[in-house]
Amino acid sequence: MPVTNMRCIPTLLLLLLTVLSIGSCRQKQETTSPAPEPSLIRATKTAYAIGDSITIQLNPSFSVDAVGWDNQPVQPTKISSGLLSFKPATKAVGYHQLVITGQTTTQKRVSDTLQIDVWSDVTPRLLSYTVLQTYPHQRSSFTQGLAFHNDVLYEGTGLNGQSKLMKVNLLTGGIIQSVGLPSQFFGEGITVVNDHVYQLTWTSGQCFQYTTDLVLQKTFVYHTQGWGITHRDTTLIVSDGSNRLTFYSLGFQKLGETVVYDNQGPVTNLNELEYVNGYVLANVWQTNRIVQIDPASGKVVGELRIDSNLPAGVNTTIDVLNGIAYRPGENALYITGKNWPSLFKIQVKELFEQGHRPKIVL
Ligand SMILES: [Ca+2]
Repeated sequence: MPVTNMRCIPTLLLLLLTVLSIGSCRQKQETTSPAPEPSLIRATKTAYAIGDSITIQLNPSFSVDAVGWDNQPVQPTKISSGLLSFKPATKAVGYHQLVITGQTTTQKRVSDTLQIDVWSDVTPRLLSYTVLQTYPHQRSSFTQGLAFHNDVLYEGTGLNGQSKLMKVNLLTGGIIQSVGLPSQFFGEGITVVNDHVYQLTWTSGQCFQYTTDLVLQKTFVYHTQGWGITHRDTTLIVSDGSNRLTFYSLGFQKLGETVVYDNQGPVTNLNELEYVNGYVLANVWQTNRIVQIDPASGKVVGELRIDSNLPAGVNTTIDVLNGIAYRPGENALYITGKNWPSLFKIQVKELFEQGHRPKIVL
């Protein structure tokens, strides 16, 4: 037996004894543990908004010693009649952890935990739009992503066996250049950064990078679904169908994420994206709603409601809105949808108002 294997024997014995020891401890706990105790604290609402005072119902047997919010102590504003109130200083939407520590009537020291969902304190402003121009759009295009780069319109389409990346003639709707994806891939959002085109795939966890001549250069791997993609400078911003936006480097290293809320709760089904003047515009899947998100806070600050009759003769509950491209220089948006016959140039003045930028630009 080689020396290296002999050295392993004491280690193996130790490991075996440890496993047996853990097993016996578990067994002892299982046979002696009492019935689960009733929860000590209970939220009085399912969710709160930023700035709200939070009130928690206390079990009558529970005497509170300390309140922790996201691992920071907070001072209750009121503890009486079985209720505890406090006002957290949080400015962040999403789930926060509340831990309340105290004693039971038998002097046993205990704590209980709640996850508290905090919604946005902003009522989204309804943005108005004007249609400036209508262009033809290929009805065969199951649009999943739309972006301008150097005044060229790029479009990504979906469905297995039909997914493409294309350069499109804006005026005619004709295809200037096109590359197909292998049939196992369902194409999703696209964006163009530093003369590289990025195209997501829906459930394959692969993002393709092309030259602006549509030559495949690289493939990146990610671990979520891929829905929409846009960018700010050299940061990619990706949606995955939830209420989350994830930020990646151009090499697809994850940099961070934010969760998106309005004053009605989490805004899920975020789909096609476009970064415009400090905000992320996101098409909410299966609706005519485009939300304007402050990417630093995750709050929806504005929204567009596109008229469902805008593409005449299209059932937009089936052929849904799903393309937003910002064309720098003319401060216009171009929108279209899956299999729509038209692409619309629209003006949304509020997006470009003087001083209309987030306080913190991502
Ligand atoms: Ca876009």
